[in-house]
Amino acid sequence: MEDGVVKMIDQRLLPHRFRILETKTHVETAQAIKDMAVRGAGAIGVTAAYAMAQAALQYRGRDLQEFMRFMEDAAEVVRNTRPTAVNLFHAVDRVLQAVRRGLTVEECRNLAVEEAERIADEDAEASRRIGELGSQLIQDGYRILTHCNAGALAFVDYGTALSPIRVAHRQGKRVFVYVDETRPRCQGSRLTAWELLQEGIPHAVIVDNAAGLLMMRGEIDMVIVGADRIAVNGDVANKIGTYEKAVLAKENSVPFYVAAPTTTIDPSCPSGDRIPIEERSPLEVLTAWGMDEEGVVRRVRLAPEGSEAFNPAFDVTPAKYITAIITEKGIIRQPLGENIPATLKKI
Ligand code: RUB
Repeated sequence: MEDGVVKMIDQRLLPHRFRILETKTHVETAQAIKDMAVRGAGAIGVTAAYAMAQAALQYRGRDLQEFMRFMEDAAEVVRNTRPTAVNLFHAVDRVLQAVRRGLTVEECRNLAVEEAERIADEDAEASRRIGELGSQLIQDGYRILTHCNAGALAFVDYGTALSPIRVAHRQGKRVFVYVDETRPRCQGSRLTAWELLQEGIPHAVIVDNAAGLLMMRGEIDMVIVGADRIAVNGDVANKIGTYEKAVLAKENSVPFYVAAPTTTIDPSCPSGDRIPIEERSPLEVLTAWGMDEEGVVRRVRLAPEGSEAFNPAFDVTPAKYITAIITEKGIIRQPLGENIPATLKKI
């Protein structure tokens, strides 16, 4: 954020166009989250924090009570964007708590901006740590499956699931990444592939249904995915399709890792069935979007006019399918239902 303006890469346009989107108010920033110009649990958490900081800067009066009401209203606008990733709710609550410590509106404004910056810095540090710890699990020659995008675009700096891969690659280990395309919005083929290309990490995009064949043939050594919310018992909500990859991994004895900061663990959520699952527009399923041979970016229809679609954006992987969760505080292994609460106590 610079002078109250939040700047973000417009992820809807990648990999075909690189554009920085600028939002001037918390309402515009909330809309950018809702429209998925910015997406990924960590990235929407930090953006939500900056939206709250923008709200604090936007308030022009001097009345502390009126300011707090303005901030509570802004918090509602930001919370009503996307329901599944808990990082967004944590970030909004943290900025609200920070401003409550202020004695004047001016002080509150500064506290809001400082807290948003602190969240961004903490996330950057967490992604670095996740990379360091997770890279120890990657051996030379590993073929790794990813789902959706949990890289720098989805988080701050290194990302979550891609962070251990980046670090392993920089350490000189030979890695090959199979990138699930991740229909309907194709965060894998559009964003993960783009990030890997920037880093020169060898990879191939596969259709979402190919992972079973590769695992059965023994061509995948590990799976690493991100997370949008982790329940205290270890159930993990992540992009739709994650659950089936985890079941396939267990069936084929492939280790299945989740990489996420501890802020993705929701201490108020005992199990995965309590996690709200976002449903998005049927149009995302009925159509596809991309660049044609003339270089024009357009949306095309795939299904017949008149067909309906159902578009749940996330699913929940039960804890029993997960080998371990790579966090910035350490690698949490099974039994997750015991080790997650123990980790939370240390925070
Ligand atoms: C993103 C998604 C990512 C997690 C991990 O979904 O499921 O795997 O958010 O994110 P969407 P992070 O594209 O619908 O937001 O790496 O930020 O923790």
